Amino acid sequence: MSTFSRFKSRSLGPLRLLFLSGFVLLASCGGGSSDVAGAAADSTDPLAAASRRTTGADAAAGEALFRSTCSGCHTFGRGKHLGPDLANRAQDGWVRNFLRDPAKATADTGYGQRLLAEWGYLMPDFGLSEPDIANLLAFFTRQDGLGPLQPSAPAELTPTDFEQTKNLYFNRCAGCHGLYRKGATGPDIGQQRSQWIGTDGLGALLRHGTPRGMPDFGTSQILDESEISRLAAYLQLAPPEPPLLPMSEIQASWKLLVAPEQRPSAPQHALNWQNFFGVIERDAGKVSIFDGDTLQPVVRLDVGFAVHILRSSATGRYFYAIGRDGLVSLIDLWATVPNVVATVKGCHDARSVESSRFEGYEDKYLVEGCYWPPQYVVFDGLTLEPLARNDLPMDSIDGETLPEVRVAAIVAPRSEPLWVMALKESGFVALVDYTQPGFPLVANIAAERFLHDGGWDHSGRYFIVAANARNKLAVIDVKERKLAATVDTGTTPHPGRGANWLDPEYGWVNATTHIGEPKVSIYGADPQGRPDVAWRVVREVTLPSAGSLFLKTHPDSPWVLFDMTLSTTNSRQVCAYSKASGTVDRCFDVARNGKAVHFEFSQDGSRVWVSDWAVDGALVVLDGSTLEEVARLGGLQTPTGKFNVHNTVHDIY
Ligand code: DHE
Repeated sequence: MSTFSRFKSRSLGPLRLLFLSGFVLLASCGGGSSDVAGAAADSTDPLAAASRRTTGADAAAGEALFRSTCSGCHTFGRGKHLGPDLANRAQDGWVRNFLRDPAKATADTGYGQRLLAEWGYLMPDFGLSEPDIANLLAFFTRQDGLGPLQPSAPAELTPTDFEQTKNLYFNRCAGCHGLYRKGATGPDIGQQRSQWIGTDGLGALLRHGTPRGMPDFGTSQILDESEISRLAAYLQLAPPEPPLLPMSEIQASWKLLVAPEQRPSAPQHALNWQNFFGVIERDAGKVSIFDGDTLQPVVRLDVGFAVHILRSSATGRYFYAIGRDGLVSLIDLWATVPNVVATVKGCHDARSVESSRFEGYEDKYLVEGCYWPPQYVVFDGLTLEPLARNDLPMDSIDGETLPEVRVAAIVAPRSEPLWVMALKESGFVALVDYTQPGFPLVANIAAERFLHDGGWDHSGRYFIVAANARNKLAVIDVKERKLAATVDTGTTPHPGRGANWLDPEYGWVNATTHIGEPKVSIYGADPQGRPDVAWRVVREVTLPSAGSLFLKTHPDSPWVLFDMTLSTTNSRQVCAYSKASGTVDRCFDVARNGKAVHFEFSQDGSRVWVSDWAVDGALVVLDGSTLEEVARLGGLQTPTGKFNVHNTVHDIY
């Protein structure tokens, strides 16, 4: 259960909105449904009747189709959005051909090429039928005579609807768009912009997603039509104020289940725990631990809501799991059967934790960075007893005071007693010194706004973090405590922790995939050894599709692997890049039931694990050299991230 039910609601009672006259969109003109409320002008509409008489097509059905699907990206007479405005195009023969086969019409014509260059992505082919296309064109003709198409009125939300939709927004949308909806990984969908996009456009976006990374929540059946309708209405209202989480409540949430003195002083099983894989079962709120040597399950444990990732303690003995509800769970891998030995909740919403790793501080402290409230909380690493709660600075690198600053990636160097925290909205990378009383923030390095995920270079000196809404990576020199460089890569870089390998031509490199375009950018990452190419893109690799979330390698692997999880066409596939040849060697299907997501190598790099992310999901274990399937471990509910103890402790990626 989300814990956001304590949000204060500003909006009570049934609500109706005034709409701004506006503009917006073309990228997902999808198929067939005509079930949208308020869609069609009815059969008494004389223009529609005239259109039916002359063409046999049904303008009202075309309008319904436009509202339910096309309006996610296009407006009619209200201006550009994610694609061109579709007014005054009805007589354009190219549009009919384009709707029949977007890829062909784009490839075959100069006009198509120009549109592609302007918009940067191709509209997916939704397989529209000839009657669908005729109806759309009839609607365009009729609407050209009527003027701009205004969005439908939003649904009325009762107080109960509002509360439920607030939690739905928190669970499904806030991670990318922010609690105040100002955007970060996803775009601004604040009240004003949402009113402009309108009820139909918001509904279509929620239903079909976009080629730029918005998931298709409707067609993938994560949200039903009623939820889509309520969310489209909720987004057009002011966001409610989220609650704070003071230290007293954090302390009250702390549960020490097995005290350190009751825990074993040596592993109580003969398994190779350093090759354990902790596997996130996201929607189940569970972590499954597998033995990486035998591929046998070891245990399945309850952790936080919509659990996100695991991090290892500095020695590797413990896993820390972080739930999206801010619940941290401490898992002891030395117990006879690994178990949760403590829990605590330092945030209402969180994505990351990291342990203290400097010599003398191994396993001593843990930091949890919050998505909400804007704070970080430090715990005892062995008990999770809360030790300090500190507010984040709320000013951005541009000097603006923000309502929301979220802690995104956190890393901890071995060389200094620091946590390095990417502050998403503000664009600072903050350093916290855990040797000082109160665990203060000791440096705030201006980097780039909308920081998200990142990891270390091969030497462990540079923290490379994506500013994904700025299409850049920021490189932080942690030793010198300064921004070393920014690298322009592509649309919405998403490296996970990135990947480090020795390129035969350019020396040490690091790389990122992208959500928004089918590209991997590889850049020099050795300013000491190869200053000529340091932090410069040296290779660009084209993938079959955009929508990639993760890449990964291992020093003993000849491959770097990429997923395309958010792709509408290739989400089951992964691609293998050959370090030796500098090219993609092959792309192949891995997932059977869902989407292929995230990689983790075994301790020795001889195998690589990929998730088949589905309700009836699986872990697919591939041979590290041949990439042939070794095993498919089924029975997992929505498996996502996987974390090998050895590789997580030693930053092997
Ligand atoms: Fe993640 C890493 C945030 C959605 C799986 N994700 C990260 C990190 C951040 C982040 C800040 C870096 C943590 C670190 O290294 O300290 N993730 C977010 C979001 O805000 C976002 C976009 C939306 C949300 O609501 O949470 C989001 N993440 C997802 C997913 O949908 C994924 C694919 C599955 C899931 O959990 O729902 C997902 N994120 C992961 C994984 C990592 C991760 C597996 C760690 C990668 C690694 O190898 O370290």
